[in-house]
Amino acid sequence: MGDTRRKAAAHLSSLPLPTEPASWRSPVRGVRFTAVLGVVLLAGLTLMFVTGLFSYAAYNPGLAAVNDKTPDKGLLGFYLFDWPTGPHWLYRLNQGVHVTLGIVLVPVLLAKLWSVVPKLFRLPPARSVGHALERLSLLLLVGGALFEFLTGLLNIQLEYVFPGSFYPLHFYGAWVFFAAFAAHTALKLPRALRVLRAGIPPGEKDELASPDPAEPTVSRRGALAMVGTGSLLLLLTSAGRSFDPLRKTALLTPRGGADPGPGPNGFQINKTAAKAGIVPADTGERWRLTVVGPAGEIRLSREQLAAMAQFSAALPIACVEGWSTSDQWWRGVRLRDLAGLAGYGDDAPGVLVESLQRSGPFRTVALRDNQVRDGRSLLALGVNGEALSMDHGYPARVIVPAAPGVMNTKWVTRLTFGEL
Ligand SMILES: Nc1nc2c(c(=O)[nH]1)N[C@H]1C(S)=C(S)[C@@H](COP(=O)(O)O)O[C@H]1N2
Ligand SMILES: [Mo]
Repeated sequence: MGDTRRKAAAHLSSLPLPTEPASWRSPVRGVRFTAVLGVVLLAGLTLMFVTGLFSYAAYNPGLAAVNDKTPDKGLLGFYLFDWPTGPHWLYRLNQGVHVTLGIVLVPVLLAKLWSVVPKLFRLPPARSVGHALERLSLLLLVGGALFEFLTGLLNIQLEYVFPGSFYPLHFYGAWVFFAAFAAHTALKLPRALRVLRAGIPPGEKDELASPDPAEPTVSRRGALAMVGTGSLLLLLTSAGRSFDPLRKTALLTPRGGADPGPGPNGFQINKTAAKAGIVPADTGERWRLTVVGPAGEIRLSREQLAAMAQFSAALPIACVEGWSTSDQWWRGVRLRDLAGLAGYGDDAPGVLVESLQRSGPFRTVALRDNQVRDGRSLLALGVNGEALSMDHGYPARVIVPAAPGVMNTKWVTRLTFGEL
């Protein structure tokens, strides 16, 4: 026994340390392999950053404190623009791309890290001040990328794993990551493109290739094909969450809530009425909608709302978590008509929407004037030819074109126009 243990220890101590380049022997590593993955990530992560910023702008964070998930963003809020109401599938597309890319790029990101991992161990840690800064930026780059992917993936897989804090984490993390990513791109892209176009010039060294390569078990092309196949499999098992007929194929991303069952109300439910603590006493005969504006406080029963002019709009529900429904036919009262009732004309202002749900993160939201004025924005009483089900927000819910799911408040009890 003692002998075996001694032998094992001797073997271990004879192994080269990860800080020695020669200990990394895969013949797949090399500038070309890394450059291919790097260019894919450059395109993919840039698109993720942009769709991520858009997604945040879509929350109207500048409008009211109830919408602002990252107060104190200071300068980082410079780009926030007024989110439009068309095309009506805008947020569905934006968020579908953002989240699907975040899943599909995982194998590419891991392969890219694997391809450069010997460099991360290299000693001395810093040869000069410039080198020290470069390595520090790599720490932010790698740490930032892992952090953003992990927080995003956890958020779409688990319900409320970061109660209230996902947005600041993911938002500030994105800026740290992207700053390091931009610096890294500026440093590395010229060489990557040159190598991809013309190969490594004779006489120049491939600084990522192993100095002592082992026998190949797979070609570089084969290794890239493996990464690509991994991404394709992830795409096929996750993208279905945005398309009704394919929903069953979304094995990896089952979110979208309870089983909605069949019929006109048979589409994704995020939070059920039971989970939100909505009880029949709140939504029965005694329910009233309170509309507040210069005309005072007006209380309307469901019958009175149903007696107003009814309009229809075909709009999807598109959640920040990336799942969405196809267009559903919503029917109800236009928000701008309710603004009219509250005392406004064509210049209707924004509105503060409140749910009778007593607690939880999405019980209240502020909508901008362009959203109130759009004729497709409804306080819906029904969907697909039937009254709303309890789980979809009975007696009344908001539905707004091109907006994130969180803006489509369910179980609405109060609309305050103008004062946000
Ligand atoms: N009152 C209330 N409204 C709400 C929510 C909520 O938790 N409470 N969730 C929002 C979110 S995050 C989404 S994606 C949509 C989902 O609507 P659905 O369950 O009808 O599909 O409802 C929104 N409206
Ligand atoms: Mo959502």
